[in-house]
Amino acid sequence: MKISVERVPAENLTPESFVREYVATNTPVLLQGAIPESWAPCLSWTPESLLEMAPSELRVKVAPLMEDGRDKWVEDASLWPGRHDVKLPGVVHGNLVLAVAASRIEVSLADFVASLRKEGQWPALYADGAANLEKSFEFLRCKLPGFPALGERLLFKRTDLWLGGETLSTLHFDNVENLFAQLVGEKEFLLCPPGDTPLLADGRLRKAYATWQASEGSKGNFERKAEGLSDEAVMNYAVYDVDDPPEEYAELAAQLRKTVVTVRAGEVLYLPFGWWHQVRGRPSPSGLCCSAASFFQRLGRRSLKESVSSEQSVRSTEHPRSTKTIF
Ligand SMILES: O=C(O)CCC(=O)C(=O)O
Repeated sequence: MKISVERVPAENLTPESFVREYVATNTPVLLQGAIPESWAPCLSWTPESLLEMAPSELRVKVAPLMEDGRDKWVEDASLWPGRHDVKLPGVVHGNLVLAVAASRIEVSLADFVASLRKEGQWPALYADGAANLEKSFEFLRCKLPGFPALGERLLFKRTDLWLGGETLSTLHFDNVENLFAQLVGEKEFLLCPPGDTPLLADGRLRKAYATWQASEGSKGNFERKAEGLSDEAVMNYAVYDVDDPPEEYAELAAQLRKTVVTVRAGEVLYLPFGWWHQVRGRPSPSGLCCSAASFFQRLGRRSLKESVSSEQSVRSTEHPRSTKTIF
């Protein structure tokens, strides 16, 4: 079954018809003209204008990324020193970990901007969501009031900011409804529907955080240390790399219903809860790629059943082999 994502002018929808046609059916859609008017100045942001808007000497928490922009990947647990006898509930692949390129570090905003410009001794750095408009990037909160109006019939939680250059957020899903507004540069989403979950995950993965260490004359080193092997286990990350599946997963990977969607500056992607997404950032010529994701409480299964015909629900969430939805 081929899944395609329509581009729809927001003016053709109301908050009610948006819920009926897309949210209740768990169907992604690319919305044009859905960014709030008050957010329009953000579409002209550059690394330099971020510096101009910020209080002087500001320090921010950001994530160092690998050279190819990747933030996380699955690797052999034996690469990590430390305790491997820890039993975490739901972890079925004790021989694997979800490696995180590095724990977040605190740098001056000037250094973050230098990294966006690919200057200095910095690796790629990513201001990667995690409620950062309430923390390091609070100074930008007043520039992004409210949320895209099509979300008015949903329960708003918060808006997160994604500020970086060439980035690659690895395949995962979230348990929220997301109106993902692209402000500067573009983002390429690789999407798989929730019904593909049995092809991607069969348990939790233990997380291991590398440490980024500055080093003279280079962009620093990523080190695997015993203390990075965490007691956290996550269930929303794929157990293999969908772009390069190992042989034992090749058959499952071949069945994925992958769809690639490019979200251009000024567009909003409605990303329904449970949809797997891998996200590649492509910056504007200024070096900046910037998105604002507004999260809303998921429309639960009961509402989904109440408000949607079974034919529509099958269209977007079920895998052809399975007769039941995952969520
Ligand atoms: O933009 C990105 O790099 C990731 C975005 C994402 O995962 C999200 O909004 O849920």
